[in-house]
Amino acid sequence: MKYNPQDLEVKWQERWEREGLFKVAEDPSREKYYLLEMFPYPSGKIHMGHVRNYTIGDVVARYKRMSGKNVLHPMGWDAFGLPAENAAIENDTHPARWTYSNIEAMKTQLKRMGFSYDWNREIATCDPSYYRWEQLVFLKMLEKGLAYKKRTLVNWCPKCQSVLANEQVENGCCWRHTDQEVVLKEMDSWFLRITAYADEILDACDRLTGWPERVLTMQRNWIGKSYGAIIRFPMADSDEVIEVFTTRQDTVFGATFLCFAPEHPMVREMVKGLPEEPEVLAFVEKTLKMEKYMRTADFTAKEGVFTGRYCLNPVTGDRIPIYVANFVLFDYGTGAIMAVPTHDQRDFEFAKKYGLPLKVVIRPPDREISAETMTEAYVDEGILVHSGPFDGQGNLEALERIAEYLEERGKGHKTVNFRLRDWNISRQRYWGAPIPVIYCEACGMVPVPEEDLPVVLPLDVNMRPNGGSPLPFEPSFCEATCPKCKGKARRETDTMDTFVESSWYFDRYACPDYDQGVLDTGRVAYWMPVDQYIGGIEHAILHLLYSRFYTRVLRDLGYLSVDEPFTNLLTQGMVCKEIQSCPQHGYLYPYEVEDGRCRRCGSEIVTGNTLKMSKSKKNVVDPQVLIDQYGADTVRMFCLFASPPERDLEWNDQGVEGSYRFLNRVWRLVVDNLDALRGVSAYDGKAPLEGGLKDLRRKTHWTIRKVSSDVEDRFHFNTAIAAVMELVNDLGSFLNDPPPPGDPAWPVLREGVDAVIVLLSPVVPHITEELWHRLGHETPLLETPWPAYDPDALTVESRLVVFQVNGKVRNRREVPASLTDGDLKEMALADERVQQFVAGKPVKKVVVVQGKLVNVVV
Ligand code: ANZ
Ligand code: ZN
Ligand code: ZN
Repeated sequence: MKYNPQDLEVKWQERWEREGLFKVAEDPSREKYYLLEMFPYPSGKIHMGHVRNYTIGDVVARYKRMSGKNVLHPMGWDAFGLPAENAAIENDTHPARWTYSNIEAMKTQLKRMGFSYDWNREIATCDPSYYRWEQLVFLKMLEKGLAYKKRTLVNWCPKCQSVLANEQVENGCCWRHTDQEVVLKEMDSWFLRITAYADEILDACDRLTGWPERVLTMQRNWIGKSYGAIIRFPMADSDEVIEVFTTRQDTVFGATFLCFAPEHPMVREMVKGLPEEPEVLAFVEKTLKMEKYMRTADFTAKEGVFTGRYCLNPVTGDRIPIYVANFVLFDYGTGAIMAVPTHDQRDFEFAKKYGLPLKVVIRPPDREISAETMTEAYVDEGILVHSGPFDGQGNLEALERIAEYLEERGKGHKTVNFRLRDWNISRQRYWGAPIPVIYCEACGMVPVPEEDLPVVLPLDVNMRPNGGSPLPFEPSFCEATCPKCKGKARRETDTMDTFVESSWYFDRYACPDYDQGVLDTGRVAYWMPVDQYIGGIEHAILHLLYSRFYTRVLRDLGYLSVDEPFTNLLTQGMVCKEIQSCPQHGYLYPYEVEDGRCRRCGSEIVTGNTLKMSKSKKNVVDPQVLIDQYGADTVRMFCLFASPPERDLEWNDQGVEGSYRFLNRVWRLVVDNLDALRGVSAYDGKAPLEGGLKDLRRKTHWTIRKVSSDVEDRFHFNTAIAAVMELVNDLGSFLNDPPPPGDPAWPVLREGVDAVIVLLSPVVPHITEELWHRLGHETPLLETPWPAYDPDALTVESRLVVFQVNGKVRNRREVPASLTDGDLKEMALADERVQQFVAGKPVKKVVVVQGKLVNVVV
């Protein structure tokens, strides 16, 4: 009769699977609920981050199902990607074999956690039955101009030996190799035209009310829409014109010099043959060697060089010098800026350094300022001065008028500029979906005809020992016949960024077996959008932005009828743990430490910060070890109880123990009283209840209400679990000294015990299923309706009590009817009015009369 999680968990998992309890089908008569957690990369083993993410999801899925929704809760594998290639080279295996065996191992682990996935809908993105449809979508995008090839400067990670998208560069480094700076390289790459949807994606941010504001802000900033103007500056001694982008056309009268990005092609042209040429070219070369991130970072000194050339300020006609400056980006705006040192701090510093003129064109509303005495740029609002016809106007009002003024004179025009760039999806890697195009010597680039899809990634290739894709060296793959002229042709050997696969896998879960096209529109229309998506914040501008783009592409191709993929988004916090290190052996795994000392050398351990669990810091806990020791239910419970989902979870071993002990208590509570509990039905609300029993029933219904609202509205599982713990305590105080058989308490106890089991079941589905079953229920908990609370049970009757001091009435109070004489005594003594009249004198006695009157005698 002992709680034995290992046996009972596996027993129920097998039974649920046998009975197909997690299978789900479209049912138009029922309200659907699509719950999704970000699918994992099949690295080989699940880690605590997965366990937490998927446990949160599973609780919601189970709860929604019990609340009557038709719940889709699928799982699959983000199965392409570089780690497979690296592991394959290291372990002399094939990426496919490595990936599929990892999938098997992780699937076993996920099943052992008891997650309620409909495994019939499993997807592995490396499967041709998946990526063939992605290739088809690519062809359609190519047709519509949404996919294109371009030679440009791209981000190259030497460790990945591949190009990266802008979104995959963080602080100038590869998002995967955070110590590897990205190098700029000129290359041909395939792009998806995400910029075509920039405006729509940005506007729709305002309607994503179910998303955390933080993620929306990150997306808005990444898209970076700026309203401004292009202004044309004629060169002084030629008829060429330089265009600059500015958001501050109100300051154009104060533009006293102009700066080019070092990469700008006009730079080389304009210095040709001038004495300044060598110095300019040397500066350009030096600057281009610096990483873009460093070059333009706030903390980097602003540097530049004079080109020897001048241009004319288009509104003042002044001759102003042209510089090349390190802080001007080539791929933003026009790659050239007008510098207004009086009103832009960067320009101010630059002007001071190189002795360039300053001209104030905005003054504060309440005073004059002068260029001679300025110590920093004036960047606030103000009144225009030295601005010709605009003098005296507020600078913000003038923005629009100056734009019109420029436009009328052919000197510029209003424009909108985005920071967002098109998505570079070319990867010079093997383990990815082939891009379905062919290059013919005669016909040029030719798309693979639809009927020839999929372009299957060949499995019998020799991995290259130093990394890099084997595809260009694999004649059976890259030698092709031109679909048009049947001549000799070469297949594209770039594969797609794996973020393409993850941009639509959620659609495919609706119809994973569909082989007639990209998506089965009927089924997808039933399930999409995802009602609740759960995953890490690290994807805020990667996966979550790409998915919003790709959803719109699929919509415009007629496959989808939604604009947004994810209605609600929960970004769960990280799982963190203290770092431990040995002065000699560096970071240590928890099992390498014993009694605060290094197992190898006996040195005292230094305990460091609490950080996100990671193998590199060795502050990890292997979920499998915990499952083997405590069972899946304890692990699930700890993950949910330790902190609310959006916060970081700090690991602590005592917490796991505590969860285990609690489950044991629940177990004993039921098992020790099994016969008595089985012998009665839950209280039906008819027979009148008195005192303690009435309170117990109130507690039961209060708990039902509390758990329902914590789970439904806020996903605050920790407070929900805490409420159930209280109810377990209350039940325990009755059951420690069980009432005799036939006592009217039993039905009320039974009702409470049933509630505990049902309310806990989404969190700890195995132990609860076992107890539920032992109590005689036939229906699995997942098919048991979520309980409703009885509002009548919650009402607390009250009565009026009079407080006296020395027989004189000093206060009247409405109190719950359930209070005992002892409670009333305490309450009277603590009462403010009573205390005022007691005035610190010693209390001689307190008399309670019929629960209606308390007299304090002093
Ligand atoms: C003149 C000016 C005066 C500016 C002033 C600012 C303040 P956002 O809001 O990010 O779009 N800029 C334009 N292109 C640039 C480039 N390629 N590299 C570096 N800086 C560039 O910023 C727009 C402002 O950033 C533009 O407005 C321009 O400087 C600068 F008192 O023009 B401004
Ligand atoms: Zn890298
Ligand atoms: Zn051809």
